[in-house]
Amino acid sequence: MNALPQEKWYILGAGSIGCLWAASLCRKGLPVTLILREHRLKSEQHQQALTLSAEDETHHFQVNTTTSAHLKHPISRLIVCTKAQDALPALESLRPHLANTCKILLLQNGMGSQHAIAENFSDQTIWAGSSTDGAYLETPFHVVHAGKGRSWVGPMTTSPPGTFDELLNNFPLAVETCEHIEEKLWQKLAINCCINGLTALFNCRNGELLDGAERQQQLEHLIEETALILQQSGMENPHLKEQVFNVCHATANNISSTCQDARLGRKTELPFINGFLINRASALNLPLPAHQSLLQQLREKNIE
Ligand code: NAD
Ligand code: KPL
Repeated sequence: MNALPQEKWYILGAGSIGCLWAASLCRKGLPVTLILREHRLKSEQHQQALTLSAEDETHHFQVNTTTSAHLKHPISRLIVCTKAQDALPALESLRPHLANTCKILLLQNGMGSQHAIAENFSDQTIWAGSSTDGAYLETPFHVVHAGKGRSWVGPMTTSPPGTFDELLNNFPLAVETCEHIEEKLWQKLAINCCINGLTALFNCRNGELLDGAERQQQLEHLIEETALILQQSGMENPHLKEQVFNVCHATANNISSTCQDARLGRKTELPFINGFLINRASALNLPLPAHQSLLQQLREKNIE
């Protein structure tokens, strides 16, 4: 009897996380295609060398590349690896190519984009993930897995059993399922709400948020307000302050993703981090002066 053909995996967005997950699927021997923005695909080239560096090992792969306009086969497994603000429009461009039973995993930071997609793609199986992995692109298609972390993935919509089992066993990244993925997303969101915007404001490393009374006081106001919204949303976390300070210590030398985006003059994911929290607060009729003032101060510096 012939074995069933392996289902193809598609990755939308060939940035740091897209290349990391593509390389990890390749390492497991699973067929993977990267979906690029139109201008990135040279018409004659549908194969791409992909390099993964981690600690003292380097792996080389060849992956298929395509764009939404060049897609020929229906997609049944998709991992969305764009920034939060690009996820819904990028996925909309693929809508005609999604199989009815398509399984979609969203790897965006922050919150809001996952719910918008779950609502707009209610016929598909939607999962979301939260990750502590750290990766960056040395050059296009050469990803460095700089910080080995852990990823949790779980359903945003009702889903068939075994939906993403191939990512759990024998997979080069540490991935585990989490039935209540929304709680994981909230936990990370809360930490990002306190650290990310402030590092962009002071243009500083994570650890430098603890330098001096003025910075610490601002950090503490953000923590207090974040803790209140967590509590009002049924996600109470009495250890938030300790956790935020621990992350500042443990990642003291990191330049946060938001600070990096700000330095490069790019749009940040803050609308899906502090912006999400502020929306939640206004739905609860609660003011969030420290968060609002932070976003205002950032807007004055053209950081949005
Ligand atoms: P990135 O900017 O490196 O990559 C995003 C990629 O998506 C870019 O290549 C962009 O061109 C592409 N893209 C956007 N719209 C597209 C479209 N319509 N079609 C095709 N491609 C499109 O970002 P990243 O660092 O890989 O981050 C992705 C997500 O993962 C973010 O939400 C980020 O916060 C989160 N995350 C990143 C890290 C990390 O270490 N890099 C860690 C944890 C979480
Ligand atoms: O997730 C992060 C980010 O930079 O987005 C933190 C935890 C702040 C680490 O840098």
